[in-house]
Amino acid sequence: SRPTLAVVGATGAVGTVMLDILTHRPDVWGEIRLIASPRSAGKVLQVRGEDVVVQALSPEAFDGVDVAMFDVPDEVSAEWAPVAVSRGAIAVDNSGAFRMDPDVPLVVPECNPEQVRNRPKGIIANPNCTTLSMMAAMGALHREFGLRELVVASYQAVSGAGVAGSDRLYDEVQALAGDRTLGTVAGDVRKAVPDLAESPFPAPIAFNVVPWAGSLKQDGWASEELKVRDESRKILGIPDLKVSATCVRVPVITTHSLAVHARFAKPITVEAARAILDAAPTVVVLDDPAAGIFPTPADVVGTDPTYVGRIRQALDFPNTLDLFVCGDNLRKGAALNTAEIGELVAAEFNA
Ligand code: 11C
Repeated sequence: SRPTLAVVGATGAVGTVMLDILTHRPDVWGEIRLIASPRSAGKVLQVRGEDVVVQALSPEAFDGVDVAMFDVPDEVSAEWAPVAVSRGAIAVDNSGAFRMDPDVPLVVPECNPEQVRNRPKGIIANPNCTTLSMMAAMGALHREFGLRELVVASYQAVSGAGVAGSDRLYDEVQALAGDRTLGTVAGDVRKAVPDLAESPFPAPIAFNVVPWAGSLKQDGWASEELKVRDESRKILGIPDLKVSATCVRVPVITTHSLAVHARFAKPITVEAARAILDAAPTVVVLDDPAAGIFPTPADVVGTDPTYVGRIRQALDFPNTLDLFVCGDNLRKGAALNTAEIGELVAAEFNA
């Protein structure tokens, strides 16, 4: 019989997209149970065209569940994914709690689908949305040309910080709209936005870019930058991949972008790279600058592929490409990849 799925964090930014994705993907699930914090319990949400009442997170909520997808903060996953496993479920976790655990696979179906079965703890991790936004493309290029170094700058959407991130940008834009003097004097935007102490971002995010995402780690690195390094290595299976990332928040609601400088072991040309990317089923190349064609968040948000454009051979670096990647951080960057991992597990039940 078809496996029972639980979606934990069903009312959050990723959970909301997950319900839409589950409604439109091939239907491999039996019951779909929706779980959230006690605060959201009793809400009625729609999935697959049916009303489902949200249940409060509790050990018993996992009874009879075969696969539990977690779209919740790290500390909630750290506590509750093992509870789901103890009740017999396989946990697919989209938090950072387990990604670097050597006994937990970190899976992108385009790169390492076989790792799904290598789950001694019963937990499979889904990568960070920033890393994930480039993995389908970089994995395809790595298989052909052998990736050696990645230098990345991210342009991250506010919804990466959840519903509070999107709300903050909408509120700031509303507060600034109409005053055509703003953005001309140092500090004027900072004074005009609502109280920054209430923002998930450490500086104004409207009319601005903020070179910060995540929490402070050693030597001035932001957690997001270290995740790009650690997770890229694990997903691609290149433990000594050289990676340097600068993560930047930009005033985009949804869809992360990355400027990628990638060095390969083998000689690579733009034509050869384009042929590989064109052949990758979940990658779309949008690259005709003469015609104004390149990926932008506003043009690709809400869709599933990884978009690549601005593919150039680096002028001063051998075997090196520069390119620009966009991917919806809530879909492939989070819910879609989690759903795809879940489908790989569901296939084991349906085999
Ligand atoms: C952001 N990438 O854009 C983050 C959100 O490790 O899953 C996801 C953090 C994570 O803010």
